[in-house]
Amino acid sequence: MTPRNICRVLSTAFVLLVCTAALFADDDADPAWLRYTALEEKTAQSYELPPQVAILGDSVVLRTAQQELARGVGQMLGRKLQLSTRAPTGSAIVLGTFAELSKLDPRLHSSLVLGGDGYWLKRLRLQGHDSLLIIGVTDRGALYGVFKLLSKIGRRESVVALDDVQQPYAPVRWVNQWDNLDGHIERGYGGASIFFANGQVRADLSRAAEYARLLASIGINGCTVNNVNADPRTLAPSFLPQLKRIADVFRPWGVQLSISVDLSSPKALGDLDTFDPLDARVAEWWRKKVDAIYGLIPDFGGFVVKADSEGRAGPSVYGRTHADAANVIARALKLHGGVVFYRAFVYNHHLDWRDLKADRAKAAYENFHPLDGTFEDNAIVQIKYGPIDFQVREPVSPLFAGLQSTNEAIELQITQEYTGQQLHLCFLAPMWKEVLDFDMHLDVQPSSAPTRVKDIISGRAFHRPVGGFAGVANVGLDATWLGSPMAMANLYGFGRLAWDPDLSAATIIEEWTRLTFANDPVVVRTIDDMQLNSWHIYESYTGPLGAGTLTNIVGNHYDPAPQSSEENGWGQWHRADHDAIGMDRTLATGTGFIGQYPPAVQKIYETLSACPDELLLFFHHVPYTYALHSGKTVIQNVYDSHYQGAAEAQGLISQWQKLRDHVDEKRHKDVLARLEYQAGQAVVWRDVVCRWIFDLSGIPDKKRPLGTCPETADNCNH
Ligand code: GCV
Repeated sequence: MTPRNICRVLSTAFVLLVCTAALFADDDADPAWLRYTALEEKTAQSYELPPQVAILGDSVVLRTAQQELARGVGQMLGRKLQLSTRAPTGSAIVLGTFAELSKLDPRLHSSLVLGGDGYWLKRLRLQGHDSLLIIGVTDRGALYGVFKLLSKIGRRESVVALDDVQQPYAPVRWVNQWDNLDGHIERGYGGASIFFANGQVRADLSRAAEYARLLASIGINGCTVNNVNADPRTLAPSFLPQLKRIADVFRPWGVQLSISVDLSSPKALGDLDTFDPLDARVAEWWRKKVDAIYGLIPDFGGFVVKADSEGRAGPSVYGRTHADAANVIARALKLHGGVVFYRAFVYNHHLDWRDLKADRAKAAYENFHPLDGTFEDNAIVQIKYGPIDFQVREPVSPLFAGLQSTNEAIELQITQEYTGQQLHLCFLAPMWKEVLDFDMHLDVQPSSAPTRVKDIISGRAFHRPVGGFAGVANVGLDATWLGSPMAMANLYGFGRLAWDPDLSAATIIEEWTRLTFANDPVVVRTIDDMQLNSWHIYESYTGPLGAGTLTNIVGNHYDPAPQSSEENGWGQWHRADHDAIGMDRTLATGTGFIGQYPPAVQKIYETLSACPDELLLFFHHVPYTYALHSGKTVIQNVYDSHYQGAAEAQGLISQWQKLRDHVDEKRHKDVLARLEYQAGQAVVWRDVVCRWIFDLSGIPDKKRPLGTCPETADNCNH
């Protein structure tokens, strides 16, 4: 494709994108995977369900569950279920907790499901009648059971001999929103905030309620509604009743409200002259503030704290530790059952790039490992999956293994900040799976047991009381929530993995496609294939071999600008020069970062012979002519992968075009426009990166002449 053609394609695609976005913007919120599309009549008739749904109990969550079931069955099967709040006398779907159900039949006791928000879907004869039981350990568990039953029907699974016990892997399954009070969302690509506008909580919270429904349907039990770069006004006395309104729309769906807080709030709100976490007045301030919140919101979840990071105030002002800061807040919350998530994303963004031992990747471990065991038991250290910042590929953070006496949560990013900002297709569940399944090789009993990241963060490996998952979601007012219908697979995937990280990415995407698009085998096969390949495609035309995303890291985190990472204090360096590329993080000659991993993991990364190709440039500084395990040189791999990635991005268009008669026109057009735009952008990425590496190294591509793209070549020098 010539440069002129690229530009033409890109601008046409942009116009289409804007037009289709406008189409969506006029509509109500997209139902995402909760479409409840009507089944064909014959299939609908084959579902034998009892005619009534009875709830045992009167909580708002149970009532919501009952209504949701009636809604889903009504839409999908065209049947009106009778609603009852009494113990059934005939055939019924019975919804309740084990505590209630065991009164009807002693066989139904909670030890069948171990705990948490688990549930049991069971078809049996109850008091002589055909019954379908949806039994939760909690009311929330029963609600989750309803969504599971509806998902099964939506995916045309049989419910005849239903016997499904489900148990969440981890107690904490939260999303974070980075919404500012003015309505703008930091790193949000789906429009303005559904929670805030003009410094206030929005008058109309219908989208917030609908969001809570979506979250509940995938087992998410908490939502932090404001940016981790928190505005102290969030805690102002006049603001708390506004937050209560959000909690009120979350409650029916079992979603706990939480907020991000600024550590300097005791001072910034004007009450005190200090925010020193060891000052008794500060402790008292937090206690009173937390009491006031719980007075309004009894099921409040807790706080998220970003401190001493990217210019945020922190305990270092007073020479205190992060544990001191977390604990003063944790103690105030503990009285009410709340938790504090204290983010480990703490690093110096004024590093000296000339210092070959300086390394941003080391920061989280250096800051938090020495504090292991000193945090309150309702404090959770929230750790980004990799040691840098949501790059397209990073090794797992060594801090997961470095905190064995502290609660942990993994922070994953649903919003595609560094992975194409929802304009590129990039389904992240395959990457998250690799992270969650990574074995840290720690000593646990039995000694042969792996210590995978998911075992650590869930609290299982080291018997922690609490832990789990935080996903930065950033949905907005756009009808598609994330700005693109396909990107919603990431929100779905996050929820499903937080519930059960043993699920495969293929299982998750198949569920999602069936519920979001159709059960038509052509649709399922095509979309699953596109989504499952999309992360690798994006990686191959952006950041190769673990070098980082190679995007404009000082600007929009989107365009290609490999040089922007270098020679500044942000520490996202790849140290590419005339002869070699990559960060030497070895113990032998580099920054020593590898030494933060347990010994068995060090062995994988320290030597060139053992280091996997896909992370080579994260850990090693090698000549461009270095031969990978694949046999290719580093530089030829860069050229080849960029050409291959761009070609594969083009291939996504042809795959999607085949679905023209299988998917509704609106979504077909919208996705097509995005894919065309992405394919053009992939060519831009390819040409910028290939040009950049050629200019640095002087080594030409053996297979093809250097791509010339005058419009984009300028980007090389960003
Ligand atoms: C909310 C990155 C992002 C910031 C974000 C920060 C964080 O640096 O670019 O927008 O700030 O991470 O996670 O705190």
